[in-house]
Amino acid sequence: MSIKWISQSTRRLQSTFVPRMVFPEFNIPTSDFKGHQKKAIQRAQNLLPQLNLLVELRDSRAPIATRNLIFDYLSMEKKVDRLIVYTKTDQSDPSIISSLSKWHKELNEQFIMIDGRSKKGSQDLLHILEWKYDQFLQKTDPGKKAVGLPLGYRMLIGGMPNVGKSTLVNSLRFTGYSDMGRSDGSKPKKVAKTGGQAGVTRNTSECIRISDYKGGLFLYDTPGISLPGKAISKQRMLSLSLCGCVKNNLVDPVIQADFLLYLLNLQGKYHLYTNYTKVPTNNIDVLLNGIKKEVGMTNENAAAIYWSDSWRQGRVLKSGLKSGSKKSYKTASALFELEPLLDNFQYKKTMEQELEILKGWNILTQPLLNKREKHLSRANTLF
Ligand SMILES: Nc1nc2c(ncn2[C@@H]2O[C@H](COP(=O)(O)OP(=O)(O)OP(=O)(O)O)[C@@H](O)[C@H]2O)c(=O)[nH]1
Ligand SMILES: [Mg+2]
Repeated sequence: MSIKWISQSTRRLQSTFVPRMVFPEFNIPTSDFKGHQKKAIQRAQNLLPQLNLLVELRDSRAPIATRNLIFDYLSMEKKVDRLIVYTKTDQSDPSIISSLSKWHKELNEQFIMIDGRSKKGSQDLLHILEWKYDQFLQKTDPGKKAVGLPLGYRMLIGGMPNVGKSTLVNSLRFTGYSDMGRSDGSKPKKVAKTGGQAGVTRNTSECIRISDYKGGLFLYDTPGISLPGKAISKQRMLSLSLCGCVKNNLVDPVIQADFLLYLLNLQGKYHLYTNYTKVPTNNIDVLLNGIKKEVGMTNENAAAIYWSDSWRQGRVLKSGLKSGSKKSYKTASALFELEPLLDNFQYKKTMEQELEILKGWNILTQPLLNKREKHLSRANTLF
């Protein structure tokens, strides 16, 4: 296996440390598919004929694992235009931008990267959505270019759980609202519930107006949708759990933390944990013991949860913490998946192969989890 990201300088600096090249095959569940998600797919299918754009959100820390093939099918089936939005760029490694540009160019797909919580992120996206609306009018009905469509431009925001859909809906509405000519100085209310775990939104929203531009821009917020187990590998599942896209107790916390350590080492980001271990390590027990001592914990699982959780939020403890002093954090960014780190990874080929797996598979008539997946979702074992 050849890793492109361990730079020459890192190799020289840490010449005695060699990161693990392979992560063990743990027996973990590969699906977190739920009943309300099935309902959301059905609703999306019903809404598609009246939609002008499908906005698919992915987490830029794991752009491959958070790509949901179901949206490829939905947009292909009903021939709806699609825009891919990578969120959480404030927590992702900036070098992913060049890989994303190359991959999407190959597939002729449009994408944008934003921090969905920021004003700038939602302003940039709003401008792009208005531009997409203009393009749509130009293509379908140039006569209406100045006034817009009678029902406005309609979009559906979709993606894996916890990628930031509802957060983006709220910030787009806040941004659009300030342009909507409210003269009474009133502030818009938050229209979608948000939260740090998977599965916060349970139902597809009503149509939400986010701008008055040419008859209005409207969108639907949807619950996060997972993939069926047969379309997710174990490593992708680990990436999804690091991003918070699956229920947080689905995968053993020590395995999650170990996978994160494995990835940080491959990215040469040792300095982001050596405050606990002094030197780089491949041994998760050494790291967890260091965390227990530094943070004052006695339990290994709690230390693992603490560490992965702080990374999920994009922040790590500053080094030199004295016992009894207040904890202070610094921001940290990294990738939570292996594939973009590989020298020989072929995005287009991989995606085409995966689309084949789901071909002919009717999501609405299949059982959510098979017997084995049900069993694994209750117990995590190492063999
Ligand atoms: N750092 C960062 N955090 C974000 C961003 N977008 C969303 N979040 C955070 O991610 C978490 C999940 O956000 P939600 O908007 O609830 O995600 P969702 O996709 O609607 O989740 P479900 O409804 O469960 O599918 C929240 O804690 C947000 O504050 C982003 O661009 N950057
Ligand atoms: Mg939501």
